[in-house]
Amino acid sequence: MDVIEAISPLLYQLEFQMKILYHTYMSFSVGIVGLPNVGKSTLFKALTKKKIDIAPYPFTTIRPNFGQVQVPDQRLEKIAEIIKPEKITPTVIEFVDIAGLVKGSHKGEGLGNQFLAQIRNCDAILEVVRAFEAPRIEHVAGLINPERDIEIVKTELLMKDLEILENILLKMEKNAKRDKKILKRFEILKKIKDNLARGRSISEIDLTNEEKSEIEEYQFLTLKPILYLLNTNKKQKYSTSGFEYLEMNLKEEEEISELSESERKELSLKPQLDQLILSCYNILDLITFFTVAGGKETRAWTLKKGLKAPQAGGVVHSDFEEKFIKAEVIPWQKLVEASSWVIARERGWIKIVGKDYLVEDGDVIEFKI
Ligand SMILES: Nc1nc2c(ncn2[C@@H]2O[C@H](COP(=O)(O)OP(=O)(O)OP(=O)(O)O)[C@@H](O)[C@H]2O)c(=O)[nH]1
Ligand SMILES: [Mg+2]
Repeated sequence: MDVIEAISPLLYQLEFQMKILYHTYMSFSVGIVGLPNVGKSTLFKALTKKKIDIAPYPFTTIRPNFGQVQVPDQRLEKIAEIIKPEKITPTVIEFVDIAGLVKGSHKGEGLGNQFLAQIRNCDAILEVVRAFEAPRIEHVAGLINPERDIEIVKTELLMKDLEILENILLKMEKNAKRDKKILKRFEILKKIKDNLARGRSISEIDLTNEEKSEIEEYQFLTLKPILYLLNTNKKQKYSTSGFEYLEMNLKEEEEISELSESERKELSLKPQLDQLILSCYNILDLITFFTVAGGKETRAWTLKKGLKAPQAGGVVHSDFEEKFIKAEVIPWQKLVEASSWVIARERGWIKIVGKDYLVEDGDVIEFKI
């Protein structure tokens, strides 16, 4: 065995850990999850234009594919029209194309447990569900049946959470008797375990905000926001027991993504991917704020809803959070209406805000440190 081959699992682990670190600090990520052969990589390719393996047999994807995707935002374009910067930079979210999972994956079936760790590192789940008919492309669970497939995936995620929870509780039990704080957490986790054992995802359980923050660090799979995407090539109604979903023909989307802008116009083809990217952004509970950098660069940034001005500063530059003194803020529409920063200031539309200012979606911010 040569050296490269020998250390490649290590390198892979390192690469994966770096990516986790990167996305923890730089962007939010959406894991593309689902059974094998349902079109996950087809979607990933359409979104990122990356050359990756797509094939008509199950388990084509083994290692995850990572890709950054720009979030479409007309507000950014409108701001840029008046600022006329040298550079326009949209914000991004990351998509991760994860290996297919099957019944029993949580116990090591199929490609086993590793994919579950990859889902754990994502902030939200985009579940691709197969509804397209293609006799030569095997469906690992038999006939086309979206409802059953959703149930399979849900069960796998649920079983994995249950297994992890049982281990945590076992380790905590002794200390919970001695320490009130630990006991409190123990009781919350116990309540969650009982619900999971009855087949309820953690997101379906009524938890207070305090309970949610107690369990945040565990990154439970069934607590992550989830969006269903039905990959279909037919117009028909599906039995979906009440869950909401988007519907797309992913093969077609992938073909459209290969065309140039003018070819698309000529054929009157409208890709639906922008809508999908925005839906992912929405389930992540994110907002966008903008900076104009004194006219040089107009840029969009992503922030978790409910955060304050210094934390927004921290997204722009690691120094800005600590050294934050104040910021100038204006809603994007007001800036566009004023037609320039100077006029907006003259009209008194730019507010000076301090550390406690709650950032709103669409704010244009100039940080003062
Ligand atoms: N007819 C049809 N084929 C599709 C569609 N989407 C994907 N396929 C085909 O289905 C096969 C599997 O697609 P992939 O994107 O590799 O599926 P995957 O979910 O990534 O599969 P694994 O990596 O094995 O888990 C490929 O041959 C695709 O071309 C679709 O909407 N219609
Ligand atoms: Mg794949």
